[in-house]
Amino acid sequence: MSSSQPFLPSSPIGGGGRRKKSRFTYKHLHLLAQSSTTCPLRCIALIDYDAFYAQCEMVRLGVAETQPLAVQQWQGLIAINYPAREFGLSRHVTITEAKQKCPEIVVQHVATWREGDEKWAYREDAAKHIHTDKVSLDPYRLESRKSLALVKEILPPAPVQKVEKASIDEVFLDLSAQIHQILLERHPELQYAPYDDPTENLPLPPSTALNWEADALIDLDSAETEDDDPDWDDVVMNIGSEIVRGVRQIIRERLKYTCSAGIARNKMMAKLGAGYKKPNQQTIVRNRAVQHFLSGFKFTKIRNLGGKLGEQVVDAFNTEEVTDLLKIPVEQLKSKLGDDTGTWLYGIIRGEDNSEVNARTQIKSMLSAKSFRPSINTTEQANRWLRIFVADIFSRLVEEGVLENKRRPKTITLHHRQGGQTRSKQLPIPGGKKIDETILFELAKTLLGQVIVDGRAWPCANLSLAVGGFEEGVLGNKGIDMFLLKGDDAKAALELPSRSNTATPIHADDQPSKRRKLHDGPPGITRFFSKGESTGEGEDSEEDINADDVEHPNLPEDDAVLPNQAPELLQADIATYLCKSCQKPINESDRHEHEDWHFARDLQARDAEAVQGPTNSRPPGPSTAKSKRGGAGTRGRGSKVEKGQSRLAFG
Ligand code: DCP
Ligand code: CA
Repeated sequence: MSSSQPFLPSSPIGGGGRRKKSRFTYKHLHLLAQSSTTCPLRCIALIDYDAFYAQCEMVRLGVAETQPLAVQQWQGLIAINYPAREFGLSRHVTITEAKQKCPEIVVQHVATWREGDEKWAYREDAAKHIHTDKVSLDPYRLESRKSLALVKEILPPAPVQKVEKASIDEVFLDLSAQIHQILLERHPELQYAPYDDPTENLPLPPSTALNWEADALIDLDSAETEDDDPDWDDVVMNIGSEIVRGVRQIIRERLKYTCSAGIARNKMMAKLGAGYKKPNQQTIVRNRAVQHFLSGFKFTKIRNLGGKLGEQVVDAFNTEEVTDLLKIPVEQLKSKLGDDTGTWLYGIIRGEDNSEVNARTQIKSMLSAKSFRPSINTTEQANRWLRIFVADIFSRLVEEGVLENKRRPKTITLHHRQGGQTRSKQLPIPGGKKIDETILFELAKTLLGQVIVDGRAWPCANLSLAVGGFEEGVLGNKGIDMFLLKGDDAKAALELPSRSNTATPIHADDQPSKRRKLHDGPPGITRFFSKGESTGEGEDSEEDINADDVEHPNLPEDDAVLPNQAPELLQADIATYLCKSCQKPINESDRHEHEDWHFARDLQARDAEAVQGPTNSRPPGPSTAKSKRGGAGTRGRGSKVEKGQSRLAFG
């Protein structure tokens, strides 16, 4: 398609008013080959499985693709397949409502561990056993792992391949280097810069129409038209979409799962694109369409702006619209939000995001927890739960490569709540031997023994076990832990300092079910989230919590709750209450579970502080900014119901 359009302001202009050269240079092409985060030709994809747990159950049970199905966790629904969504079902409906609206629906409860049992299982009566069972997400983890392995198998090997698992059902791909290879094969004229000058502009791509097949194409910005000749960034996106289509097709054929994808110049835009059309579709946000696409969103839907930070921005500028924020000069953003956040926000609403697709992001800690209602009263009972926590954590450790000694945790921590008091005991995990369930169980029992020796152990309302301080496996295992543990184990045990309750959730949307990566948010948030184990600015951080089957966290991806904001409950109506930190209406009947989830988060936050001491844990921004908004409906996708939250009393 040749153009009768006037040339673009940014275009190198040839004679006659038509672009003769690409806006991109040989240098840009070189950066593409290196998957450079600053390359203007960059191509990132996010693959997101459709109704993931529901699809896992459909495949496991072998039900027809058109069969409506939902996944149940206690009295709530945590995943709804697309056939069921056609009946108007969402995660918010009750099981009774779901069955009324869609009588043919299959409702499958998640697998559970049961007090005293050695292994998790799918149980008919699980929903009635909230007091004795604990949800196991192993089946979904396993499927997640299988599909990640498949994606890695399909794509060319590293260093061309750059794949980052973003959650249990999301994976980022940096396709830049692979696309570079394909570009050179298809367009050999790009191989050599004339006069060896990398600043030379590339020739224009052939002006043939690009074939986007069934992709959803985001409309172009108002200054652009489809009649404009495509430039290489369009060609790059086109190749990216070809690759992603192929990956999705193989996933479908081999694993039977459908997924959706977003393809764009960075992670943030890819993520927005992936959610644009579901299920089983891919959306391309070409560079020329970025501003148009973003303008259609409330900024609270953008990664990292779904939570408190977003609310702070709303309060500061009295709008939720990207278009309104675009009019605000960077200086004003900086003065209201601080330099770092202001600058970050200025870029983000313009579709700028240089965060890397990082294959190396690794888990820093794992936690397994359970609240007891009624409380438990004996060592035997507690030990049965410790066995479950150990099995749960161990299966995740296996996934982390602990058996192959790739990585191993250094510490194990038991948190114990009795009445208003929470105590924590920690031991180093001895090096020198392979970690197995027996070792972990013995350590956990020792920790419990220490709590009991202190007195006031019963009745116990909540127990949780965590391992942390992961390090790369040392061959021969001659870690410092060996040394520490010589002599009496109990001597090495250290009690974490108690503190009054200023501990609050470090962010509200983390969830046992969806591992989250926290390394590429706004500057202050990154620092805060990674403070627990981090050794440096911007280091990757990931937590993996199975906090007692508790959550319907259901928050948008990047909600962040500012630290030091005391959680508080507000009564909304008789059947529900409003969790102030989450801003979510919670069913009264779910209150305990919701509390558990926050409880676990609090403990982790506190642990993190105990490891490193309090740090500057606020994202940048005015410390006085407080949300005036609240309640349901202010959140992004799903505005997920999260279970309650309570004030914790430490020490
Ligand atoms: N999940 C959960 N509780 C939540 C949210 C999610 O247990 N509050 C679990 C179940 C989901 C899985 O995580 O299947 C992935 O979450 P998504 O938000 O990606 O939702 P789905 O994959 O279910 O649906 P979609 O097709 O909208 O991505
Ligand atoms: Ca999904």
